[in-house]
This record gives sequence, structure tokens and C-alpha cells, in this order.
Amino acid sequence: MTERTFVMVKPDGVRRGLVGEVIKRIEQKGLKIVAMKMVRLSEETAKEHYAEHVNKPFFPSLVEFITSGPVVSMVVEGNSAIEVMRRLCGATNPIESPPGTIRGDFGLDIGENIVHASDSPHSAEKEISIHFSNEEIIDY
Ligand SMILES: Nc1nc2c(ncn2[C@@H]2O[C@H](COP(=O)(O)OP(=O)(O)OP(=O)(O)O)[C@@H](O)[C@H]2O)c(=O)[nH]1
Ligand SMILES: [Mg+2]
Repeated sequence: MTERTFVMVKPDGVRRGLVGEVIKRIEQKGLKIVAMKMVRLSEETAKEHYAEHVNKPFFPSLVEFITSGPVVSMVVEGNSAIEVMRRLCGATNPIESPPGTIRGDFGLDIGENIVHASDSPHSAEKEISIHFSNEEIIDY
């Protein structure tokens, strides 16, 4: 089933020059990027994006990190795009993420794991609407 998901290269990924690497893997897989922009998230947007984690001990550092520099935000479309993007990213903790995944190949730190992808259809819809207006998403 064709789905859309929200993907973001996090500030560590941008700082390390991994934007192209992430985009390459998305394209190689056959998924389609239908919206993309570089932005620096406001604290408000960051808190909305990670609202599910508001009571976790790592929430303040998570918000501080995700607002620490520019991110590259995307809407990615394709067959089972939500599950496929999660598989391309790998496990939350890069130490447990197998080689071949983005986090497995490039990360070592759970707090700086390079990339975000929505974890469910519900999250995808919510996150796309937080980060993009309808006009920014291109049908092609
Ligand atoms: N320091 C710390 N950070 C955590 C921990 N669990 C999650 N995080 C961070 O919080 C982010 C969001 O957590 P989750 O939504 O559970 O993980 P995820 O869906 O794989 O990652 P995202 O794509 O960023 O949402 C993760 O990407 C981590 O950077 C933890 O136990 N300790
Ligand atoms: Mg998550």
C-alpha cells in the first residue's frame, strides 16, 4: 500500500555531512521524496514533534539536541514507506542496530542517531502536518 512518512536528518547527521548518504539510501530503495527542506526547529516545534516523550528523563536533552542545528526534513512516499523507512534507519540505539542500516553504519550514541522516521501511520500523519503544509508536498 502506498504510504507517506516523515523523515528527518537530525543535526548530527547534517553536521557530519550525511545528508547525501541518507537521501541516497532512500532513493536507492525506490522510495520517492515528495517534500524536502532544511530548517532549524524551534523549541516549540521540537516539543510538539517529541510530545510522546515529554515525561522521559531524556526529554530536555532530546529537545536541546534536535534544536542544536539545522535538520533536513522530508516526506517520503512509497509502498509500505513507514515500515521500510524504519528498517532503513535501524534500531533506536546505534550499538544494537545492524550494519546495513543507517544507524548501524554511522552511529554509536543513542542520543545522536542521525535520522528520524515516523513509527506508525498515526505518527506519520501527525508529524507530516507538524513539519509541512499541504502546498509543500508535491504530487508527481
Ligand atoms: N539518552 C537517551 N536517549 C534516548 C533514549 N531512548 C530514546 N532516546 C532518544 O530519543 C529519541 C526518540 O526516541 P524513540 O521515539 O523511542 O526512538 P526512535 O523512534 O527510534 O527515534 P526517533 O526516530 O528519533 O523518534 C531517540 O532517537 C533517541 O535519540 C534513552 O533511553 N536515552
Ligand atoms: Mg520515535
